[in-house]
Amino acid sequence: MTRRDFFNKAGAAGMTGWLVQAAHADQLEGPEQDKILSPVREQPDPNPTPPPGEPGRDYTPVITPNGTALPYKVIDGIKIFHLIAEAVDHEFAPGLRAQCWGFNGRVHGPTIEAVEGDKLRIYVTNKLPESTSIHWHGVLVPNGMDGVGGLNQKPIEPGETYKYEFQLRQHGTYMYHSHTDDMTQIALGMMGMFIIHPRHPSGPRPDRDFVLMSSEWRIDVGTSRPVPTEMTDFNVLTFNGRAFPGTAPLVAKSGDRVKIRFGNLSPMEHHPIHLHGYYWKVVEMDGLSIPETAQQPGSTVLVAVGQTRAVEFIADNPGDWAMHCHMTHHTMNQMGHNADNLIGVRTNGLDRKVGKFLQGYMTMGESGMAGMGEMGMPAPPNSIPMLGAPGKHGYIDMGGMFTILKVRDNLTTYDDPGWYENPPGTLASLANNEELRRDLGEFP
Ligand SMILES: [Cu+2]
Repeated sequence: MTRRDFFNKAGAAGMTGWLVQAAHADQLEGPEQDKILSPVREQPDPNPTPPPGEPGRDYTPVITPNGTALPYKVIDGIKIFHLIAEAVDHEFAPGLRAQCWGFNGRVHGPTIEAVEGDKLRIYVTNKLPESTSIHWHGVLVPNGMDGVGGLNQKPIEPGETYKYEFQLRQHGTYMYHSHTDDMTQIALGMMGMFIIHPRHPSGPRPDRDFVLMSSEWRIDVGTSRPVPTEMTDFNVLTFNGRAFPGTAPLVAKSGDRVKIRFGNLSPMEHHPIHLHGYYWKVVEMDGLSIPETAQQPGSTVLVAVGQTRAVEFIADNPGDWAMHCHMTHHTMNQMGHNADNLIGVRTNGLDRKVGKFLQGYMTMGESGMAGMGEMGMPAPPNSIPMLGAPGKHGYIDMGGMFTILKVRDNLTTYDDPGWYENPPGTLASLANNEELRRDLGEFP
């Protein structure tokens, strides 16, 4: 079988995108054929040096909840960006701040956004007390621009500014992060998302294009410095550097085509991200577009460390829909960790007895952990209680890597629309005696 036969057969079987594209390659020979078979390009660009992509004209900008985009200017057809690596006093949620490392006063760094074909010049100034370097994760760059300190470049010493220059030869969802003393610098927050829009989109643009980066931290209760040496026990789990209830909702209006791009640069753990009320299709893996015939439907997508995934769906189900990592310990905040197991233990009177000696003492967890956030127990300074925030129907016992997709009919702005008004007959409610007798024949 010749190589061309193989690709034709694979294409006919609808295997992967770049194999499918082999159909077009049929008319080409030699190097041209190899170019079109590259997995990173859907179409060869007829113009190798297109003008700098413009928001509105060439793309709809992404939304980084709780974050922002990195500004740029254009000089001689090149987009100029400036990242400043520096210490940041960062708020994870109301009540918890810590001394982190980030970029341009933010944790994580601002989202870099550009268009396939753009030429970029990114200055990186190091205001940290140790050397650093930046890796453009998943972005195809010349070797000397890849940012691994010592391997690809000299580390950027404190006070120095380096420049990185490359042309974008792909599109999709990528990331950037420190690649010098990775363990320390990533644990302290030095990362951000890097979005490259297609020059020639193959389908409709999303109406709402969200970017969420996952990470995890250990911040001991009452302290204010993440522990970079932690390997297993993380107690602050974040989307875009924020733990619920500090996460901003994702707002869409009915009928919107919604894209959500997930990236995970947690030090150690993978996150299965689950959305309620919808199924989506996974449209990108590590930035590479998946052809429509191979897009897997689902409502949970596993985003491993170092991976990106993008999903799309039409917002056709109004409501307030939870979206969260499905690891239960990843939707808790600091005080849910290392608590003693008191489930089922009768602790009658213990509060009163111990309270004589320790003012405000409270035993926890004998009937489960729900309600511990709501009780508003006195918490040590600079710590977030175990769980939650007030919701429309009571207390929401969630924390960490949890946010809310809010979909509404007839929105005039994408500001937070408040809580969803459930239409009559569509809200779970207490069963009455008549219903119990009719349907169960008894009162449970
Ligand atoms: Cu998780």
